[in-house]
Amino acid sequence: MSSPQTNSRFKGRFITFEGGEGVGKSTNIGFAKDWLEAHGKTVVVTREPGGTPIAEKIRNDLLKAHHEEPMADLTELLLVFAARAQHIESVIRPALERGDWVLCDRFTDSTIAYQGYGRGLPLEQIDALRKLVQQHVSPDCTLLLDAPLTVGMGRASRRAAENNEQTDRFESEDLAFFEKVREGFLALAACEPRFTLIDASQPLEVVQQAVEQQLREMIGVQS
Ligand code: T5A
Repeated sequence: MSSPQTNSRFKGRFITFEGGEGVGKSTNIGFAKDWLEAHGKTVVVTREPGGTPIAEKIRNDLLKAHHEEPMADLTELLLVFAARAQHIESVIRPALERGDWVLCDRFTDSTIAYQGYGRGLPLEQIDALRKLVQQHVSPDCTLLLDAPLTVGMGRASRRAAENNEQTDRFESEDLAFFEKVREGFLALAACEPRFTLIDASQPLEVVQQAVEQQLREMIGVQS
């Protein structure tokens, strides 16, 4: 486990959940919310791309499976950051200033993994946009849920079949794309101490124990 970092500029705490398709981010965010609320914290759950009405409109365009023309990779990158700028200003920064705990389903690490490693856009350009858009807002802690592609994608497609969901623009990429995305996440986790790497192929109860352990460390409660 990594040691928790603090974003000392804000009273609140910012935790991001990252990983490939279907690894269990939404499920574990729900668990973390309940656990933190039971320990007296005010929690804001949000997601990227999205989290505000304007950013959700951008999300719809980003995920829409078919457009009248192919979306250029640079357009995709700029839309992701446009949504993030709105999300930070409208939701994340105000919540952190109030002292809330913000749990976010994906953030800039997804951009580095998907647009950087997956699409092959230059990491320096992504970093320049990160600095412009985020300024002083960055995660205190990032939980990376990692699993072999077959595990996450299998879960996602079972859930999609149960709920009659359509395949989005990213989900229709090939396996090689998702291997590069996974490689990107693991490279980030290997060099940034704010990451906690969790083996998401384990049974849900075991994954949740690892999530709880990290939350305990952050709020300073013994197990
Ligand atoms: N994107 C996003 C970019 O390209 N760049 C960016 O900068 C950003 C922010 C967003 C897409 O946008 C791209 C990446 C994405 O392709 P999304 O909806 O956020 O899409 O991402 P998905 O990964 O597609 O989200 P999912 O909702 O499909 O996956 P989750 O949230 O990881 O998985 P979850 O919790 O829904 O779990 C899936 C199923 O598995 C079960 C759950 O019950 C559920 O049925 N499950 C488990 N089963 C057994 N054992 C476990 N341990 C389990 N954990 C969960």
